[in-house]
Amino acid sequence: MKGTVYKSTGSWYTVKTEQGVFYECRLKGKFRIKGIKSTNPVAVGDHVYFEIDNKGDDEFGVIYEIGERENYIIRKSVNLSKQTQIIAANIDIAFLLVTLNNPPTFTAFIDRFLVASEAYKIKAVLLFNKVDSYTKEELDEVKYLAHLYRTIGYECIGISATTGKNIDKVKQLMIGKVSVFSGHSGVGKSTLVNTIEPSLNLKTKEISDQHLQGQHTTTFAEMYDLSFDARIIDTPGIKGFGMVEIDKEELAGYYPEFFKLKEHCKFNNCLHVEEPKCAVKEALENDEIAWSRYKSYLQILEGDEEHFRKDIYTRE
Ligand SMILES: Nc1nc2c(ncn2[C@@H]2O[C@H](COP(=O)(O)OP(=O)(O)OP(=O)(O)O)[C@@H](O)[C@H]2O)c(=O)[nH]1
Ligand SMILES: [Mg+2]
Ligand SMILES: [Zn+2]
Repeated sequence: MKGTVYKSTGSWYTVKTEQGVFYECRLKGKFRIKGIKSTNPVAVGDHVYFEIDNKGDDEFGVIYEIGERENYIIRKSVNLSKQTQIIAANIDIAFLLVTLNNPPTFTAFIDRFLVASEAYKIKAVLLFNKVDSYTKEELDEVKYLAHLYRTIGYECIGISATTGKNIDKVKQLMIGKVSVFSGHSGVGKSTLVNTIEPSLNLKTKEISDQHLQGQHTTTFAEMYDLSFDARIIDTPGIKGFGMVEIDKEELAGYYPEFFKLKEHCKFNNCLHVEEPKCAVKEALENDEIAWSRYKSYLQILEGDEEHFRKDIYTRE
């Protein structure tokens, strides 16, 4: 039988068949996929093949094969340095929810997300959530950021998951697609799913729980069918993206505004760091490229896995 993984708890997988029937499945024996070192070989969104095991009392499925992945997003496992965790697979659009505070989302984190989506060829959209809660100054900051990323070519929408502002625009983008909502814990991913589809009634953080720092309300990624021909994957909050599997020479190719200038650099293998007559650094000096973007580029290039979470998008 063939199906799509809707939920993964690590040992059990909920799989929906093309006929619309859900099965609880396990993985067959030692299951390995070549080329991927991952703590979870099968992820939400994967297309899998399974057979029914009814030897015991309970009937369950056994996954014996996984279909080729169109794409996937991964993060580095926090404690296992070389291990990666696949957050979701076969995605059409990755939405990143961004909040200025409560919790803060820094541009270095946004940039890592965008680099990952470029590398995996997934359309990325930035959703600046909680606009209902901002002061005039904070709204100006949102406008500045939205302008910055729009200029590079990314779609940006200011939304409020609680008041419903601009949610119709988000829904429009989701039609006929598999989307994933990602972002730090507390940015409002599950709240947004509920606003889009109130009948799902997902667990979100209660106001009274908000002092519980570092607590994730959503603990497993899960896919949901929506009533308007769309599917959404709600994911647990992520702290950061590890830039695994990206070569130094490739990185600038994932910064679209750098990539456009590359042909004007003196050296065709220019990394835009120390090289003379570099078009990217000239653009930077002329304020045609944002310093925050260049800084995050250098951090990823240098393999700085620690500082990007704290960094702010100032020039200093
Ligand atoms: N003011 C305001 N608060 C919001 C908005 N969206 C979400 N919140 C609040 O933010 C808190 C966190 O929301 P959740 O939906 O649980 O966040 P999450 O991203 O799913 O968090 P994790 O599951 O931990 O990753 C809740 O108290 C929400 O009510 C919004 O648009 N405006
Ligand atoms: Mg959640
Ligand atoms: Zn250069």
